[in-house]
Amino acid sequence: MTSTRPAPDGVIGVTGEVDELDVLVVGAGFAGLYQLHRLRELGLSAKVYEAGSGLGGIWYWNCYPGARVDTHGPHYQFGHPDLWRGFDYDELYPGYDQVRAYFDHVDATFGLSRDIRYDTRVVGATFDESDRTWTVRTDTGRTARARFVVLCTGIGAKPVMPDIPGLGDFRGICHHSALWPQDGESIDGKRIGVIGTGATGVQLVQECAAVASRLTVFQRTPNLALPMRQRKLDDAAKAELRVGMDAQYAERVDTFGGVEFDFLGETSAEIPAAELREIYEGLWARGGFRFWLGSFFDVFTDEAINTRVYEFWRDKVRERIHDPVVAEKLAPTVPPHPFGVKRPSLEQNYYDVFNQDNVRLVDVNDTPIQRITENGVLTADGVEHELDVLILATGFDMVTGGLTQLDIRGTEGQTMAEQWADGVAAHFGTAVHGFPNLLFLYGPLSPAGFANGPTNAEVQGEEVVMLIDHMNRRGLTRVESTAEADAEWRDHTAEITDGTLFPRARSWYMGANIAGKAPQMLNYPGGLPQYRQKWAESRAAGYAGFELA
Ligand code: NA7
Repeated sequence: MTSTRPAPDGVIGVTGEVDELDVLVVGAGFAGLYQLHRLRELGLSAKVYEAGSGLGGIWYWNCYPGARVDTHGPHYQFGHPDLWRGFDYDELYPGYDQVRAYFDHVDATFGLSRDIRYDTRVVGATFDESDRTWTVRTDTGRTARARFVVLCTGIGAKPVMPDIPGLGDFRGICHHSALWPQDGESIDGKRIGVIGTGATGVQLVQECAAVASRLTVFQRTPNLALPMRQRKLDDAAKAELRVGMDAQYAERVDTFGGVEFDFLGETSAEIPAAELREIYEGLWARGGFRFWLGSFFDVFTDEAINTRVYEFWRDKVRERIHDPVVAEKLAPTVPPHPFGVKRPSLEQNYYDVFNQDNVRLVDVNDTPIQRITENGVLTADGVEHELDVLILATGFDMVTGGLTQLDIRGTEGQTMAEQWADGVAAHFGTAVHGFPNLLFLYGPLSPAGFANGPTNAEVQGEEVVMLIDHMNRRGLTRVESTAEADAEWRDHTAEITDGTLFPRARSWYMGANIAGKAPQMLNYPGGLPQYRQKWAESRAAGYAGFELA
């Protein structure tokens, strides 16, 4: 039963009300909403605590100009027929406003908001062995006491400010992309600077180039972006996309990335060059991530093949850029890193905007940023790039940051940051020894970094739901992964990674975008089918790798 009552005296840190729950879910994005809906279906009392004022997780925060999904819209949804039959996006790759409308639709259909506490940020938690209950503290003073905690904080919950001197000196408008004001910001006609050319930077550049009097893009690593092939969807197109969706939702869990396509095979080595080129052309023409996760897996394992793919990409892109110097910066002759081992973005006119007179590219490897001044960005060549608006598209402490920033104490009093100081070990990327009855989704060593969000929320999420249900049915009250299982999963992830080119790029996949973070593949690169198989084997063996009590 859910009950809300005044806090008892003597409960440490409690200044407000207490929710007594079976399960506290943290975060109201895809993962959190799936949990809430399913746990309620099982008759459990569950609530979601959400730091933002609305639904959507990262899509609550992401409202910078151009913020958009890199997944085919029909698959950027839950597979539940009550949901997808009643909703269509207006574009093939929806913008953040459309995604927010989708979350409202989910809320209206399942009545989720009544169990969500918005503007409530979880700051820490402790586990009481005597009654096997977590006490969870929030920034509002509200507390939850819950038998289980499921952290659904997403892979990008902790924005990273660049370590550039003088950031506070800038007199103009300056925001990190993830902290863009919810009521917008006027950028039309302004001199805009964008630092960073990841997925966010690419989207910002496209949007800002259309409205800025001058746009200066500070690039450290070129983004090997792929054509999105965006289009508006009229009623006929929407109806067409719905054909066969039931089957597609059922099948997507059998694909590597949980989407509408899969790798064509393990290896392309035997395919004649002309035929392979035709395949690449076809993937390129269809757009989206097909050229990346819908080709052959050996692009990740075979350097010669990877280089061939890179050269195909490079030549396509360079055709669009007029200035050869700029072309060399954006699509270098020699690959900056193997293709696809750092997340490519989807682009619409990203490369074309660099042909515009109002757009300039600054390579910070040639001319490093020395400091931010009152007026803009000073680079090592002595040029002060004057700006009215400075946008930091510098990314996140990806995958782990959302968890390690919390003061959640395990059985030995340790935080997750301390537990993982030398690297992450976590059973199925879902549980860690020393933190009983605590489960996390989209976390380190889970498939989330390579998988479509909603699919991952369903696949990994359903495993968590089944585990909790299994325990309830048997009257079990404590679950903890074993240290051996955590290590085994880490080693399994590393073993797959060692056979690939992923360690060859400085990417957030490998934790390399954050100084001091232990270098390690943080995302399970085995694909969803293998991930599901591993869980199924554990379940069949009575939840091998977990100690149930
Ligand atoms: P990313 O992908 O981490 O991109 C951050 C970008 O910012 C990247 O180009 C970085 O260059 C650049 N960066 C970071 N710090 C600096 C400094 N100090 N100077 C210059 N450039 C810098 O974050 P996004 O927000 O774009 O995307 C995150 C994920 O969200 C994305 O992959 C999707 O899954 C959705 P670098 O490449 O490190 O050289």
